[in-house]
Amino acid sequence: MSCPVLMSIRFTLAAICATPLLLATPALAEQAVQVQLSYSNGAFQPSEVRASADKPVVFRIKNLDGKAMEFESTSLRVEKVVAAKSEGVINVRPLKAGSYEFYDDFNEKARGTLNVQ
Ligand SMILES: [Cu+2]
Repeated sequence: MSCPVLMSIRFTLAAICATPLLLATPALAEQAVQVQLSYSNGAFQPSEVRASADKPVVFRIKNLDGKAMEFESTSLRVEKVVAAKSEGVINVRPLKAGSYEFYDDFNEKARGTLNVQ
């Protein structure tokens, strides 16, 4: 779902809304599961990651490539552009056990799976 104008409005609002909320809820931030990924040569590394069920998940995606990518997942309900040579941080709600697929919306050959147990 690439709609640049709507997306930039949404991300601006999300950034404005999320900042004070994060600062105000340190307990929630502490119990979040951190998931680190990198993206290079058009692929996720690693392409399979894990998280615990019923805890918020924070994805940290380092885009090492020279062009932007868009981290997207229908089942996780997220979509975020990560600029070239930068890191994107994406907060995800607590998840039930299962596997959740994600991909780069600018290069759908780049796919990965989050396994929640
Ligand atoms: Cu999209």
